[in-house]
Amino acid sequence: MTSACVQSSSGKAEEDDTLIGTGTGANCTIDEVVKIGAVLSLDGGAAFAGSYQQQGLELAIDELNQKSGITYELILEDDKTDLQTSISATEKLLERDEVHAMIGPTLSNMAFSTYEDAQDAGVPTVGISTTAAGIPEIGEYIFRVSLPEEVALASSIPAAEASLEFETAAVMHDNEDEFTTSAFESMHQELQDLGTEIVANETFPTSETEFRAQLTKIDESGADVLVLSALPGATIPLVKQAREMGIDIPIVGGNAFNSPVMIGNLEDASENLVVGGAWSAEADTEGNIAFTESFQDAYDRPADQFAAQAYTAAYTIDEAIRASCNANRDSIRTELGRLSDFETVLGPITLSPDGEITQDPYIQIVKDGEFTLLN
Ligand code: MET
Repeated sequence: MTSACVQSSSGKAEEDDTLIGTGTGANCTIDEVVKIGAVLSLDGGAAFAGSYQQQGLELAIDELNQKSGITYELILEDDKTDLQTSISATEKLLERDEVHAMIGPTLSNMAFSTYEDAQDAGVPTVGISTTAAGIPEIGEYIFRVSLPEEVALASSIPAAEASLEFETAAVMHDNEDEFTTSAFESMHQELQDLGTEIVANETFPTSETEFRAQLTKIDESGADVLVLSALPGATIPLVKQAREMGIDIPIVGGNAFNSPVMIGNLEDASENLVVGGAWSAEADTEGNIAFTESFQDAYDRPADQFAAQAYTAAYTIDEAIRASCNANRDSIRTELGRLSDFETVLGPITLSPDGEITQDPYIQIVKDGEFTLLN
């Protein structure tokens, strides 16, 4: 595809003077409207996450536009949880809207294609829930404020083991999806490192809704814990069927478990779900308290991790622009890679020049229908 940037003969994007402001930091003023594109899954299987992301992002953009100095225009596209739609939506943002930065998409599965286009176009892009291995490696314009699944699991599985003292585990994963497969490999490695005996290992396709055959084998294995890598669409029937079959062992899951929607759908079946995630409603920093209250007021429901990460991405891009008061794409990219201990609703975050986030994970277990911090 063609680049959205004006390329000089040297191949480097030329700076647009109208995107360079005066002052720095909180005093930065840029006359030109800064366009942020976002591709989210607002329909289809991942919409339960995408709807929170939309709200978190819109809340942040509203707040940022109330501060003086920079005006943001959010151009939001729905990929309907469909790869081809995600690719066309990204191309529209890059080529037609010529956005200055991008946020999303919801699923790593889409990102592995669309981030190649963002990279080719030289548009800095911030992932908010793309947690699979290999995302920042796509290129120098690709960042994420989404805790990698392998980092969350490297904390959540040992924390679960320390707390629940399991010796044997059954593992189960969706072997069609990039994110669930990548997360499963991390889970498997963590269990091996702990010396946990894996007594059952089952797989299923993404669209599966009937799990009783695999669950019967897991029940017969006598495992102390079930470690599950699945998207929400499968997780809800799978966990419900397990509990209906009398399988009441703790279930340790990935990032997709970290949502009140999941608990709401699972009701009593959510008890003893363990999840390592990037955000907790219980984190009592001033910024997180303000965020959770504003979110509740704006949308009449509690915030979740997906909302918090989307909210963080907008603030992160704003911080990068204000750092040198420059909304040119190359400047945003450079400054994103310099953010260090930036205070956010996820806690302090650091982005490396190659796009990876460093932050502390939150390990939670569901008790009496509520997430409770385990660490
Ligand atoms: N973490 C998942 C991914 O990277 C997305 C969240 S689950 C709706 O694909």
